[in-house]
Amino acid sequence: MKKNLKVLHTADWHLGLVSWKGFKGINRLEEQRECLQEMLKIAQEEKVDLVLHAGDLFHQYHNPPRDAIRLATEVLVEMSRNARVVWVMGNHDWYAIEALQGIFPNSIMVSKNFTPLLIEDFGVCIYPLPYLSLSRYLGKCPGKSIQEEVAEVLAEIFQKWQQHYHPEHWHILLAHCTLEDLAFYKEANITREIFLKTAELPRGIDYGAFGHLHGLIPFEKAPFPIYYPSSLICDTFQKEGERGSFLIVEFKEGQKPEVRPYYFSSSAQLFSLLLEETDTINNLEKEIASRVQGKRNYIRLRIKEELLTPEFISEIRNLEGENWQIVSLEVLSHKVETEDLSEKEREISKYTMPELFKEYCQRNNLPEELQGLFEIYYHQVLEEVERDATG
Ligand SMILES: [Mn+2]
Repeated sequence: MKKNLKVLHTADWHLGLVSWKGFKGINRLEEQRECLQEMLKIAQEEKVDLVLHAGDLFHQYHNPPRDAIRLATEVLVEMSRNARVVWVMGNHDWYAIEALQGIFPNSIMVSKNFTPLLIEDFGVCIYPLPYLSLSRYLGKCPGKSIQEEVAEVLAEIFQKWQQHYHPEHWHILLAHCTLEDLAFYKEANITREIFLKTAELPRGIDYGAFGHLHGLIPFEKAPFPIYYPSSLICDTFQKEGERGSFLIVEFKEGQKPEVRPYYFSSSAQLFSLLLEETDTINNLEKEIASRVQGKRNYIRLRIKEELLTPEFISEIRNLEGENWQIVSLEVLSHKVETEDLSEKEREISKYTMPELFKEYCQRNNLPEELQGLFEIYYHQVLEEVERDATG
């Protein structure tokens, strides 16, 4: 009989992050601290047995700021009073963390390798998969692609894991990694990291506690449920409206793990405003006042190029309210807009490719022979492909 188990699954804290450095650097540590306080409260209320951190405690790989280290240590130690804590290394994590491990109580485990961690009191075994950086495997096995080579290494590791399988234990994969199917996320990078393929995942796992991609992502296409819990805070206007979150996962014999998300109310609201007319600063402030909510709001101002003057920029740079700040300025260039339109109107078929290339050469002052060569090779390839397709 498996024991009931309650897990708090979190990842990607990125403590020490400073956002929007280009316009107005915003240190997010206080916001992160408040989110972590919310998390601590829920961990206590829910009486979780186990806290799983799927990587990226810190934002800076080298020398994270002292107050970030202090916050991380305080929160983990506090959590470890009532629960076991396991943290797997992410790509942003600080490898000198061993020093910290020395002062952590025994109830905090830091994992930098693939050795399974058995926690017998709770009847759970954690299979750690720290971030797999491509550079670690470069040049080790010439003749094969690195992705292929690492897939073999992983298959061997997963094979060894099977010796640890016990019918009365829960098996949890704790990974800082991109699933190949989710490679479109901004945090994923195929030139730097290994992508995990669904077909190559280990067998016999009950739950995948993942981190690295910043979004609350349930992944159902694997042999077992995999979740990304999202970050503490939202760092990009591409995801405006989203809040950070973490998960409470309950394991009961004979049932699929039950996953409940918690959204941080302390995590700031991000929104964009479009400035179309020569709005007075007064009007702008009124509009902002109608949109803000909660303690922190970060605003991206999108503004037409022709409205932009140095005076205006310095005016908005100094503009802020009690609970809001303009942190990013996006200039909508008139030229780009019209170019975009013409691109959209042109239907791009395979026969217009040489035309597009010609235009590209002209714009970049590239020699005419290049256009000729492109045309020849392009048609050769096209003919070959069509021959293969028909014959
Ligand atoms: Mn990461």
